[in-house]
Amino acid sequence: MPHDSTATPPDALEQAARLRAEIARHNHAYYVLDNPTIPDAEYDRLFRELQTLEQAHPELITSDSPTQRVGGAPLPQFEQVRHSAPMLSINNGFSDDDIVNFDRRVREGLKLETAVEYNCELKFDGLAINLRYEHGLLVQAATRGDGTTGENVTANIRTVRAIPLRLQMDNPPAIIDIRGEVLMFKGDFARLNARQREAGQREFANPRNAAAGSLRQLDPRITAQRSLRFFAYGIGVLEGAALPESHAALLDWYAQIGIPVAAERRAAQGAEGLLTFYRDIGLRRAQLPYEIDGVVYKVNRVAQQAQLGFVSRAPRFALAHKFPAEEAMTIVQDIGVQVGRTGALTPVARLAPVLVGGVTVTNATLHNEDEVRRKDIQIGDTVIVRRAGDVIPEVVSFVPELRPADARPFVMPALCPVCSSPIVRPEDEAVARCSGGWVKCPAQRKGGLLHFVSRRAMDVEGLGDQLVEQLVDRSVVTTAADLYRLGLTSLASLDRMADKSAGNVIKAIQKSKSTTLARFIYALGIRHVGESTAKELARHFGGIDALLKADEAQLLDVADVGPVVARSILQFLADPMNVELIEQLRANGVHWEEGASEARPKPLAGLTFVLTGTLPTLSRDEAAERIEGAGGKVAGSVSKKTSYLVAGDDAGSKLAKAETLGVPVIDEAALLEMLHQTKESEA
Ligand code: 5U1
Repeated sequence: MPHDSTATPPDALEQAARLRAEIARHNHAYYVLDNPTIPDAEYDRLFRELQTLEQAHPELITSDSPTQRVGGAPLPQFEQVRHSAPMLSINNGFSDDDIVNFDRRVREGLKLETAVEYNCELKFDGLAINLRYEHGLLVQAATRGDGTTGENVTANIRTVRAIPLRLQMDNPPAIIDIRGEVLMFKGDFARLNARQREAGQREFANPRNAAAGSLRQLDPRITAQRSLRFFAYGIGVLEGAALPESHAALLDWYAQIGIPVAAERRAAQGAEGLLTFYRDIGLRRAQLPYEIDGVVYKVNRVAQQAQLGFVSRAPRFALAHKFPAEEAMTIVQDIGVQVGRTGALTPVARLAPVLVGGVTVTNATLHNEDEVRRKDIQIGDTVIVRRAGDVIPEVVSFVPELRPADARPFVMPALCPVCSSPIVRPEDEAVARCSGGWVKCPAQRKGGLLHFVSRRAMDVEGLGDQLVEQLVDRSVVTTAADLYRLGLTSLASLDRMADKSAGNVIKAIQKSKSTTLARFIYALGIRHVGESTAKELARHFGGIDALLKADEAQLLDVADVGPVVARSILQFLADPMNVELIEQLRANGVHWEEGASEARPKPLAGLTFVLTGTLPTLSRDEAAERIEGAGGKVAGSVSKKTSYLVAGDDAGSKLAKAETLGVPVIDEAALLEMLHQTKESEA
């Protein structure tokens, strides 16, 4: 249909503007506030509405329309871009001493006796990028390159929904260079690799490589299919606006004008404040949705930053405090198998010792047989080993150029290396198993016992790997019920067991007798019954006898239980030895509060709590257990749906977010008060 721009109906113009503003608002809520306001399907509907309108009236299309993000034709190559102000690098520190010395140099440079005010943020594991906005419109995006000249990746960056095509402000500056990091969230990385795997394409070793590979695509249509994110942390050229007086104010300003900044940022005083931030983030690193390789400290006042100046190509006002590297290269000397509590065989690479994330690693999991084949890891290979947070080290990939001529592939054994029972692998499963069960296989007995005493199950403190190993090897303990018959003398006779520690273990075993039904069910180690399914089973049946009698239909009535889980529970309970174990545990004094839990009053039902900071008396787990016991839910992050944030000491970004969203904040005393009312109403 021919178009005449003068014929554009005014309501179409108005509608397009309204849709664009609405879509930009939802992008902002999703990427900047981390608080989506509409379901994805509704977002897609708005988007399609705008697309249809623009197809009918192409003269309405503007360069900042969200429909213009979809990538255009492939580029022959990236054009070089000279940065107007160089993109500097940052000095690194690794030890506490490095941080103390950095702070001392800053104080000397500023001639200050008092503690310096810093702003702490995260060191994202992505790619540095410069975004140039002119009069509020995104006109250019360039990689850091060598700091002076980068590559023009504007076409690709325009496909990244986290980056606004127009700044959300009246009177935008004539020019602003916003600097930050493009990265891929862990969840998006896992989904991308799953897609690559299905398509038979090469997987990415880590989110950083995936982000780099996605951004440096000559075909922007490919970048458009990858979920990239952006967090801002700096500024280059600024013309036509005043520079905020502090780094904290700059980041707040960015957030206001629609530029994503990470919530994890905080003011700190002196070296002590910096080290507290480092330790806090170190503890929470594994829970962050994206990868970081350290934290960054910056002198907060811009005037003080200027006073400090630069050394070579890095400013004196900033320091990256790096975490120990999480990946390292080493050689696979052998591939063995480890037998788990359910008999599952896990191939384990035996490695030439290597330091990863501050710990010497000699073993790394290869997950299962298919994974070994898929990654094509062979004995003799040089491999990349990764150890993230508390997760067990894993082999990520091998280096093809370094494969020796005599490299040997892994062969799954036919017999269990521990009890010599045959290994079986059902056709539809990825896992091969020892068929001996815990009766024949000591490895399964050990695994089962370790699971039974673990913190989230019966929580027996002090009964670790080495003790369980000895107890099983010397046939002192065969089943979990035997633990409750253990005497001080038999325990104290074990290697490396003094009387005092034996006494403590006995006390911990006795203490564990008083538990909850959910913990007890979880401790049994039924295949496919994790903590949350155990909680649902306990909530539904209220007592163990009702669970023992349950048939498939009754099990399928439980939230969280599908046919596979139901079958696994029935199989477990059909084994007389398992029923006998439950009876013996009860006879040995293991008990919990029974009662038709469904019928009990649930005063916190319908309420969602988020826990943050250190509570004065309850651990996080205890608080969560009590809330769930009273019918409430515990969530990991604050959203509009949160009923209460329970905040303790050193509450961080969750507190700030709750305050922004108007979520009521209570302390432990108020929570205990609510729980106390639960007890009273039960009485
Ligand atoms: N968060 C953050 N990361 N990062 C990296 N800030 C930051 N600043 C940098 C770099 C390279 O450089 C400036 C200090 C120049």
